[in-house]
Parts: sequence; structure tokens; C-alpha cells
Amino acid sequence: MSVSSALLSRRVAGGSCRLWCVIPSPRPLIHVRSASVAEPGRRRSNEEQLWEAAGYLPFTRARIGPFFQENPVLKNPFVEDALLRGYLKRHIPQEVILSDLCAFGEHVAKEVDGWGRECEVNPPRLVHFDPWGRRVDHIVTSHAWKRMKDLSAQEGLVAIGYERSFGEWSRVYQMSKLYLFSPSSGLYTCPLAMTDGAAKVIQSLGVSWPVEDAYSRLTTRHPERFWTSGQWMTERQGGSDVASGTETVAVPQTDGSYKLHGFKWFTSATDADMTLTLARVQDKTGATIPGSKGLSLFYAEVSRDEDGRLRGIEVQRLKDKLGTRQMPTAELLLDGLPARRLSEEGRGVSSIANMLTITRIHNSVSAAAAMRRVLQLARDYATRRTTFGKLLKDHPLHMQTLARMEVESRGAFLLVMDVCRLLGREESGVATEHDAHLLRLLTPVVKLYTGKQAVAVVSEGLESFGGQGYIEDTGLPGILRDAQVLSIWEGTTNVLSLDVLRCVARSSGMVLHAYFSHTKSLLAGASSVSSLAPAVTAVGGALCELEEFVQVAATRAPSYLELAARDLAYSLARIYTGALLIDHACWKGASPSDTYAALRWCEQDLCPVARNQRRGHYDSNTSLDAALVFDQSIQG
Ligand code: UCC
Repeated sequence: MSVSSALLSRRVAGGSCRLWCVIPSPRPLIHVRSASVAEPGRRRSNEEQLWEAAGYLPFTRARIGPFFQENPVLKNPFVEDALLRGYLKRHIPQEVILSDLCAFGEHVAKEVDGWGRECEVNPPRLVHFDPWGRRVDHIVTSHAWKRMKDLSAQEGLVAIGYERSFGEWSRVYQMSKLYLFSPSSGLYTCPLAMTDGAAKVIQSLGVSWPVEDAYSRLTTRHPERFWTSGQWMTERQGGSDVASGTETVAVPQTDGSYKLHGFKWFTSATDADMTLTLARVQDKTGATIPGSKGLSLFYAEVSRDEDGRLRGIEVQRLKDKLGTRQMPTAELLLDGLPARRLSEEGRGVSSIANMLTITRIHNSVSAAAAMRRVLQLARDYATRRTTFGKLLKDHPLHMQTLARMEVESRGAFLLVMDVCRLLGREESGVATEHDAHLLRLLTPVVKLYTGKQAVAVVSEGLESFGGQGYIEDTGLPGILRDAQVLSIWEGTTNVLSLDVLRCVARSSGMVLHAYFSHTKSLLAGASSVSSLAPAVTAVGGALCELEEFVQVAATRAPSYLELAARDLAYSLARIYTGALLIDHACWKGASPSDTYAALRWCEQDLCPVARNQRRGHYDSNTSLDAALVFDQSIQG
């Protein structure tokens, strides 16, 4: 007798008619089938279903309903990115580059993204002591984090920029690869940024002893030789005002080397093999020179002595950060760290400035990449998620929201790539003076602007997943937490806005001259394209307003310009990006979407500095900002 007929006869004998009601009804079976949907490979037999339906299975899986939302799927980020492919096709249509990026994109989607996730769920930890009480200060990182290092070498993620096989376009190629890698890298792009920056500093100072070997390791494609570098600039007094905040001293040794003593408060990717850092050289009396003029640049290797102890370093603790938790960031006591001076005495800040340029560009690449990634996922999700009777992609309001994010993302990408283009031109020796000025001006601009955009776009992106965007193990909140740092490290928005003023002043306005003439030349190419006319008019008008602002501001006190600095930087970013979008839309391979993106971008207030100037926002004597911030009064 089968189980079902046994069950049948037992129930009938017991006088219950429940079974007769249950068996013909398909409803409980639907529930059972949904349970097997939830757990593929485990199907209940017909007998089990009957027993369960009759309430005879004392232990069964809870019925959790038939519906499971399909998750967004990460596809090849190169194939999925029409703008990236279009940009490369326009500027470097080399098959070897395109096929490398396509293959790398596939690898990122299929495998590397999983490693990135592993870095997030297995964050680094610090082991201070061995089991016998000896101080070891081991920063233990995940297997995935170590794989990222090997991958970075093999894929040439730093090397491409130094091999320069593609001349002035080498940086665009390198940064395109990093752009694909960044959101899946488990923040490995941070050590790569500093590694790239260190290689750049060494190259600019001269690749010779004692950094010849280090340079070849930073720029190699061989994983077993590859080194990463740190950049230890921030001390307890802060990371912005480096000139007055640096307390670390360098004690000269008889062999010409130094020992560093100090406390570095925020050292990222602290598992690096070497570092560049700033310190004040002590004279024989132990005195140092204060301010920027007392700072020199040092090179130090991170090594261990025969007892396994870090030489001259104690790791105090790892930082408990909002995001970027995949990456170790530590407080370090430098207690006699052996080091070599790389710069002339007192030339530390200007010598490390090249590193700042590179890390700020990397930061911008990561910002653009974060926006692109959240959009790719949101776009995919819109084809899988049904609400109010239709897919998200068929809700015009949802599409409008994603389209606005797309416009931001496209603008950021073109701005970032243009700065990479300028960097490549400078490094391959083809840059004009005009290019060099543009690079100096646009580096802080692109960093500050894309950092802010990334937080806004990624935040909006999370919302497009509804509540799931707020759930940790979807991996989505991590994108937002990681994006938040982009406007903070490597110079905050205000510090970089002041850097814009600094480079305008130091170049006697030449950086602005280069800016105006290049933006005009970008617009000139679009003057006969009627579909772009509103955008061209808007950018042209904003450019005139900006020129007028500059003329007025030049006659005012420095405090006036300082109050205008942030709005000025935003205006520079928006106008220039508008011109880039227009220029890209004029390319013969451009699509109608390129035109649409340019038109949409140019509808915003492109020149907020002119608007706020007219409102008198920079007249410090009439400013009520501080009164508003500290307001404690209640009237009446
Ligand atoms: O946050 C940190 C670690 C994070 C990890 C990084 C990973 C990134 C990964 C991204 C991918 C995910 S480290 C700390 C971050 N801190 C900063 O970035 C510093 C922020 N503060 C500034 O930028 C300030 O403006 C300072 C420190 C540069 C200001 O210092 P000074 O001494 O007051 O500056 P001066 O006197 O204006 O300039 C000194 C010299 C001048 O050259 P000379 O002496 O030849 O006239 C300047 O022209 O330095 C030159 N200089 C520059 N050159 C100053 N800034 C620059 C610049 N941006 N570019 C070129």
C-alpha cells in the first residue's frame, strides 16, 4: 500500500473528511512547489506533499511564500558601458586595448567582484601579540585582498601608466581599466592610487638610488616583485593643514640616512611595502623649522627584524571607519623608522604634490566608477522588478530618475577622462603650456566635483532598489559608505576649492586663461549643430558670466574670493563638463542619447558663482552665515 492510500484509509477510518477537502485542492501544492523554488535541488515527493498537506509532518520547513525577487546581475562593465566604449573608439581605437578591456570586464563581472565582496565581509584585523606575548603588529588581510594585489600587477593597473606603450593615451587606457576594476576591487584601488602616486614622485625626482629598486617594483607586472606604497601625511593635528600639522621629526644618522619619530594618525592601506612621508629634519640641537619650509619628503621601507618585529613602527590600532572597511587604515607610532630623504630639505610639500595629483585623479576615477556601477545595477534591476503591475523600466518616473543619474555619470566620466588625457599628454612630453595649466586647474576641480556627485548619485541609486538598497548583504549599502570617503580624503571639498584659488594666484591667472580658451574651442566645434544649440548657448552664456565674475573678483579683497571658492570650483566643473558633453555629442559616432545628455546637463545652473555674486553672498561685511550657524536667540 502506498503512503497516500495508507493515509487516506487512516483518515477515513478516523472519521475526518479533511483529506477529501484537501486532496483535490491545488492550493497547498502551490505552496509546496514554491518551497522547492526557494531551495533548488530539494523537491518534495508527492507523498511528502500529501503528508504535509494533511498536517502529518511534525517537522517541516516554514512556508515562506511563493515570491522571490530576482536580484540585479552584474554584467561585463565594459560591454555595458556605451559611453566608455564610444570614448575609446573615438580617441584610441586600438583593438588590443578594446579587447583587453573587454576581457578584463568579463573577469571583473565573473570572478573579481566576488573577491571584492569577500574583502568586505572579511575585513582586515590587527594582531598585536603572538601567543607568547611578543609584539608582532600583524595586519591580517583576507585571501581575496592578497589576490587583488597579484591581479593588479598582472593586469598592469599601475604599470600601464609607466610603460607608456600607447603614448599620450596610456593614462586613459590605464584609468579606463581602473574604472572597470574600482567598484569590484574591495578598495584595492586605494593602495594602487598611492602606489601610482609614489612611482610618479620617484620618477619626477629621478629614478636612482635609493629608490631605483622600489620604482621597478611599483611599476612591475610580476606579482612576486610587485610592491604597493603608502602615503603617510596625516597626523593627529589633521590632514588638511599639513604644513602646521606635521610633528614627525627626522633625526640624521651618520651614514646619511634618517630615523623618523612621530605619530601618523591616518595611514591607508597600511599593509604596503613602502611609504612616502613628510617629516622635519632636526638640527644638532634637536630644533626644527616650523611650517611648510621645514618639511622634507622621506622614503621608508616597511620591514621586519630577525625577531619578526616591525622595524621602527608600532601599529597602535586600526581605524573604525564608516566605509572602506575592506582596507586597513591604521594609526602608526614611528619610533626610529629608518628612512631616506628624497627631496631637498624644506621641499617636502612641493615634492609630494605630484602624488596628490595622481591620487586625486584616481579618486575621481573611483567616483565616476561608483556612479556607473550603481547605474548598471539599477538598470538591470529595472528589467527584473515589477511594481504596480509593470516592470520598473516601464514606469516613466523611474526612468526619469535613472536618466538624471545617467547625465551626472556621463558628465563625470568625460571630465575625469579629460584630466587623464591631459596627464598622459604631460607625461609623454607632448603637453603644451596650456595643457599643463589646464591639468593643474582641473585636478582639484574634478576631484572635488565628482566626489560630491558620487555620494548623491549612489544614494539615489540605492533608492531605486527600494528597501533592498538598504540591506547590507545585497552589497549595495557598501557602495554608498565607500563613496562617502571620496569627498573627504585627498583634500576635502573646501581645501580643494582653496587649491583652485592657489593655482590661479600662483599662475597669475594663466590657468584660467587656458580654461577659457579650451572651453571656447570645444564649443566652436558645435556651433553648426542645431540639435545642440540650447546647450551651446547655455555654456557660452555661463562662460561669459564666469569671465565677468573673474574680472570683478580680481578687484576685491582675498576674503571675497575665499568665500566664492567653492561656487567658483563648481562653476568651473559644470561649464567645462557641459562643453565636453557637447563636444562628445558632435563626434560622428555619437548617438542621440549623447545629444540628449548634453542638453540635460546644460539645463542646470552652470555658473552658481555668478548667481551668488549678484546676491551679494561673498561680501563678508554683509554675510550673516556665522550668525545663522551659531544662532541661539529666540525673539519675543
Ligand atoms: O587622506 C589621506 C590618505 C588617504 C588615502 C589615499 C587614497 C586615495 C585613493 C583613491 C581611490 C579610491 S592623506 C592626506 C590627505 N591630505 C591632503 O590631501 C592634503 C590636503 N591639503 C592640501 O592639499 C593643502 O593645500 C596643502 C597641504 C598642499 C597646503 O600646504 P602648504 O605648504 O600650505 O602649501 P603651499 O605653501 O601653498 O605650497 C607648497 C608648495 C608650492 O610649491 P613651491 O614651493 O614650489 O612654490 C605649491 O605650488 O607645494 C606646491 N603645491 C602644489 N603643487 C601645493 N599644492 C599643490 C598641488 N595640488 N599641485 C601642485
